[in-house]
Amino acid sequence: MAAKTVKTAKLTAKQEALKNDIIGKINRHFGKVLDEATPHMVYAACAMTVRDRIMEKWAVSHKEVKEEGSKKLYYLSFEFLMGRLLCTNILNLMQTEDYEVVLKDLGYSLQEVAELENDAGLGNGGLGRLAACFIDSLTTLDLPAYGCTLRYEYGLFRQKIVDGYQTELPDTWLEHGNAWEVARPEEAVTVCFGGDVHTYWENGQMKIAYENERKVLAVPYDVPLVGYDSKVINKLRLWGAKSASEFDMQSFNRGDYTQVVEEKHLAEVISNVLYPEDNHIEGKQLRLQQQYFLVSSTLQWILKEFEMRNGANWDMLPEKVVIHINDTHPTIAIPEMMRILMDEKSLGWEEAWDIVTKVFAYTNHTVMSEALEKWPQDMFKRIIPRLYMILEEMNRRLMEKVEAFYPGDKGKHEWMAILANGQVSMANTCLATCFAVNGVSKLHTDILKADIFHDYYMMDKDRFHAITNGITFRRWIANCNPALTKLIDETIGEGWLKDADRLSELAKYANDAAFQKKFDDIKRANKKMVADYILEHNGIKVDPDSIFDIQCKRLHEYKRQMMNVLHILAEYNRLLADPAYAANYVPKTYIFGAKAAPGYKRAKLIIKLINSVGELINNDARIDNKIKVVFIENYGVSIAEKLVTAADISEQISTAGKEASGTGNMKFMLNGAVTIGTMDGANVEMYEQVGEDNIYIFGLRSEEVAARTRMAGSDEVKNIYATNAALRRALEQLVDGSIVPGNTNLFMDLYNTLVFGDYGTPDTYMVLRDFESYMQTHEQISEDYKDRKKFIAKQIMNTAMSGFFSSDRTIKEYNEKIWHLTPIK
Ligand code: 26W
Repeated sequence: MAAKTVKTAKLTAKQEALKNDIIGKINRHFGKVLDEATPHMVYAACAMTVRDRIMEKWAVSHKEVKEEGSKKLYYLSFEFLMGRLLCTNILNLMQTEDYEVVLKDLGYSLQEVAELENDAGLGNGGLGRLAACFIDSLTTLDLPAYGCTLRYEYGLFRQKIVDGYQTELPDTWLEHGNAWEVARPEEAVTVCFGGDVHTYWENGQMKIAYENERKVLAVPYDVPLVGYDSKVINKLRLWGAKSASEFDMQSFNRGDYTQVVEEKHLAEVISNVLYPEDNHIEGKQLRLQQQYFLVSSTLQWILKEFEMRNGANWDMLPEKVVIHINDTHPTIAIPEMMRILMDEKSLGWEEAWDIVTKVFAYTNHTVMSEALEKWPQDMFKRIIPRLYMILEEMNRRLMEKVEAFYPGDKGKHEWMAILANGQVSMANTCLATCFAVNGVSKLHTDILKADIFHDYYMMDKDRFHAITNGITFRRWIANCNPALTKLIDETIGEGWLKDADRLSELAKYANDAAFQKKFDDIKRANKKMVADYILEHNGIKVDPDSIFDIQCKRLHEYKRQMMNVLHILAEYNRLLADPAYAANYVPKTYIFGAKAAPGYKRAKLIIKLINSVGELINNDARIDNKIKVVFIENYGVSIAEKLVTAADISEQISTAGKEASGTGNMKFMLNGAVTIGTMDGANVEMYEQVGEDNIYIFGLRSEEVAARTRMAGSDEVKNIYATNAALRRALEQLVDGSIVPGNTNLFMDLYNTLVFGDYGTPDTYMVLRDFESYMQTHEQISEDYKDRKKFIAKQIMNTAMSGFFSSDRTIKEYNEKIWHLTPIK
């Protein structure tokens, strides 16, 4: 991409002004004329002009929020997986066309320029991307809300595939600076760690004093956020850690120079890196420090803002503030608020507790037991001693309530306690406190009520809610699939981007030949775009006329990428063995994208397996290019934006009961892919929306999975192994040296865990037990795909019936059931 000399085209006056604005930024900010500017400078200049426009709105919006003194939501989350912001911001400002025209006039394309922005990858997966979609919808719906998170120096690692294996590189997303943030050093606060806590009495009140505590400075960086076609500006506040002693000149003067530098390093390490574990907890000390850092700085800020406006009328706090805890990671906000109200604002326990129990709401995002956060008590006590004292008192009072409800039931007491078995339970801290608790799909909420949170549910049913996740249509169709967006605009008229239910008006065109052709042409063009990407990045030539079957999401055993690979192997084997099958076979391109947690060995081995199977199949001339297997490196938001537009089939094949909701499933549906999936998470509701003819459901239901999990089930597995020849053959290939020629050892662990199990329980995730059903369903898909008209109609129906999965609907539900915010006028 090279800058060309400025063309003279016909620009409107507004576009002319924008053009001058961009050129002016290049001149003034970089001291260059347009011809000398690098593409990165052009990107930065564009971003600055967008930021200026947002800031102008911000000044007004901020004033209105202040004057109205309306209730605010603080959405506390350790992850905000924002992706790139240039295009969404321009779209939300309703200026896409202007920027396109002006950049073209300057010799660039908006898309090329936008792709120079580093993804803000401050999240692992579903939970982080959900937070980003939520903040877009909140702002679009004019609801006053702040996202609060850490300003990680390094986001989720960059994945590089070397010899088929995942390797991890640091994600240096800030290397060219962050065009969207505004540092607010004047609003920095201090967070204290460790030390000794002393209590003493003064005027009949217990007071707290600290000694030897370590102080870290929290500096906020604000990213203003603009909603789609709305006046309100919200913000994402990112807290960065800085050494507090950097400013302590006395230490320098005393000659403690090296100690100060060391301390600076220790302090700043807190916001250095996002932990890359998804659905798996590692009790790392630094992670607990991160948690306290975010929570304490955010609460100091919230309470200060409140006090400025409302004085010390703390009982009004629940009318003005609601704090949402996004999974248990920010849970210690609860004892931290108790601490501030009691120790700093002199409230008594009862008064403080009454407020705290009206302010916090909690969402659970997973039932995986290894993801349920627990901290060793001694570590907790060492790092945040005062909060530990508060948790002890919370626990004492909680146990009285639990004893009254479940008298003498020691097992339940232990299960429900905040402190038990040497550990601090974050989920129980939330359950003991929050006025609202919700799951992220209907099925997931039912499982919470019936299973992991059952005992709490029985004590107070009304505060449990089911709120199904959603995605922002602005990013996940308008921005990533402009051609389809335009076709929908032309067909049902504009307005559906803010009123997603209107998409259902498309249903009547599902069998309309002219519409089908346009819809399919767009899908074909998107597949071509992805095929080009694959050729460029993987050096594999794939056929855009083959079925694009895509599974992209985090790599986890419960998501069952393994089942997908085994099935590909089975198809490959059959192609080689059965000429009639081969003659009828519809060519397929199987696409995977997935990051594995760096310490999750088995997940990483599955990545190697996918790549090795790809190597084997892609280079076997005997199958005449009928199957291609592609692993997309470094899967993330920006790559997802391409892939979701190009899928014919979306793989949503988790073991039923394990995927809380899924949101990738919704992105594919919206862009007209047909799902093959289990009755899990939001798939259940997709099935309800789109109807059984337009989705392929297979496999065990969650109750059936639960029953098998209780029974261990090795006889069933043995039986399947003995009777399903196609599956047995694929499994044996893992260990007979046919995948990586001659290597019989490499995938032994994968074979063993499926066939024999880790602790004598084989096939924990029901891969073998669901295989037959999965295989048959794929065969059905291949048959159906041949009837092009019928299949395109299914694809159209998926787009048409996806309105329910707009995060605008989700946010409206949260607001009605939990937050009760008033839209800003
Ligand atoms: C502390 C380690 C850790 C990190 C992240 C534990 C757990 C998590 C998340 C809760 C995992 C996660 O992202 N869960 C996903 O949340 C999505 C949004 O609700 C759901 O759609 C997915 O089904 C769920 O897996």
